[in-house]
Amino acid sequence: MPKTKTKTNTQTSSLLKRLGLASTVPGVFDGEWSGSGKCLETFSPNDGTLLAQVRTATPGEYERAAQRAAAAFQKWQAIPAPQRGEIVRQLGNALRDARADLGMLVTLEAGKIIAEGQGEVQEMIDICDFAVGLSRQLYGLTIASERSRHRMMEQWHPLGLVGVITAFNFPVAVWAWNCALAAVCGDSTIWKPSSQTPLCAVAVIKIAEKICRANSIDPAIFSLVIGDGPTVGERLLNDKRIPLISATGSSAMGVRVAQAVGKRFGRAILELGGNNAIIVAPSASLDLAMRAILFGAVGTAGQRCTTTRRLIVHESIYDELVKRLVRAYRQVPIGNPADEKTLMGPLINAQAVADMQDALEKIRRQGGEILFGGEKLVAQASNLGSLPPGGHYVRPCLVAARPEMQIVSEETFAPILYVMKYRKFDDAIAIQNGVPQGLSSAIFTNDMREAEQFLSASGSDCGIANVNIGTSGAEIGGAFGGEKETGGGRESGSDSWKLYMRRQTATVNFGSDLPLAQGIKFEA
Ligand code: UN1
Repeated sequence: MPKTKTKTNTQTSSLLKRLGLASTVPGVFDGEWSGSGKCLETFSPNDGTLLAQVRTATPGEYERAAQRAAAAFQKWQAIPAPQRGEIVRQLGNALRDARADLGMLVTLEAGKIIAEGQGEVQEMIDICDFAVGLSRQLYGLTIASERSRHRMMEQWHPLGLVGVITAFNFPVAVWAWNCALAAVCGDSTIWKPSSQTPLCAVAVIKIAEKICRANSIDPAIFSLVIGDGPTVGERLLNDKRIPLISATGSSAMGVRVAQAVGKRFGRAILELGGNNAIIVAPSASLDLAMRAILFGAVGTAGQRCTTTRRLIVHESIYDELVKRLVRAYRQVPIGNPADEKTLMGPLINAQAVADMQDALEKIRRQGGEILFGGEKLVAQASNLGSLPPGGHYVRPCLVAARPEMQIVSEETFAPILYVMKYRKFDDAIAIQNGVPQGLSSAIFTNDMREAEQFLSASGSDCGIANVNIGTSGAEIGGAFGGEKETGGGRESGSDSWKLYMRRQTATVNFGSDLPLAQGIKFEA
């Protein structure tokens, strides 16, 4: 699809201006703004408007940024953690002030509806609050020593420079999950955002820069390097100065990250593909389930890693649920996400629309039945009035499928929901677990035996398991991530912070003998 190069309207121009963004924006920050590589044009998926041009990094600029970010770590790690928390507290407050503007930029550049764009900024604020508290709780254990007059303890030290690679679908929140934690842990960060959403990244780093400058902190602790895979991504993965890479993206990308980082004994936090299912049992409240399914499957136009992609429905309620779903899908307001009434905006780009159409072709070939939707919508009348031309709109799709169909095991990053039947509860769990991915899962049931079995060791094999709640929209307080091809990483809340620190077991002898562990005698 040709990209329309219409100019931004005055409302958009003044929004960009308030966020410190001009029509050409430097895409590298390491204490100074630069970028003399290729120009990256960023278009709104909503109507194809050219939002700005971003100047990407050259290999030399990457090198300088990595050097400066690594040097910034040395000073930052020496500042007491609660003082680092104070910087993150101010960052959270600045994000509170910028919530509406930054949320709207997410709407413009990533195509999320207003509530979700703002919700994403709220996640940033929440994780800052979490990190501020954490900055006084980076506790280690004291462990009983087997030797007399010895003390054994565990300490957590700052780790170093952390590489953060993020996807287009959460263009600001995932930076905060990583960087707010990394910052209180005493690490500096270098961020490679998605090339689909570079403006969101620049806007975030400008906010962080202002806070650092106001506090005389080297702003290179929050560095940014926008650029393509060969120039920036590969360098980041192979860079020995970066002990930890936290990457969000597809499972295919995760394999490359794991191999490159593993080869140099680096650590990786991987948050990769999902293929999330909801089981709907006979005792479920269908009203509750319907709402969760719609938000999970249609929200963010099916472009969350937690999106509900599979429904496993008991045969006794299958017809009723499908009927209600078709009715609800028909009524989903699709349109410009900047319109308050819209519930589903566009896909990110023309390629995503093409990938969805390819998937539909495979579904038909593999014997799936399209129950509703799936088609590409081009500037035609929607139930909200006319769709903006130049946007990447589709109708969400419902498919009657069987678990054996190959495509049901794949993650198509689009609003396609596979509906499948089950008879016995154990079969439902087997279907739920029978895919390569393991991020999020849910069950709707009022039968406590089913709920408990689902949460037990022989139940869901996912990193997230919910009862009477959908698969998406996790809170920041829990550890976020999943098993199998989802990559095994955990970000955000709980004790995920430990991955951003270096663990040290320290033993002190305050006696006047030197007893050896395991009772070993080693004396002549
Ligand atoms: C993602 O799609 O990469 O649980 C993250 C959720 C959000 C995060 C999704 N809090 O849906």
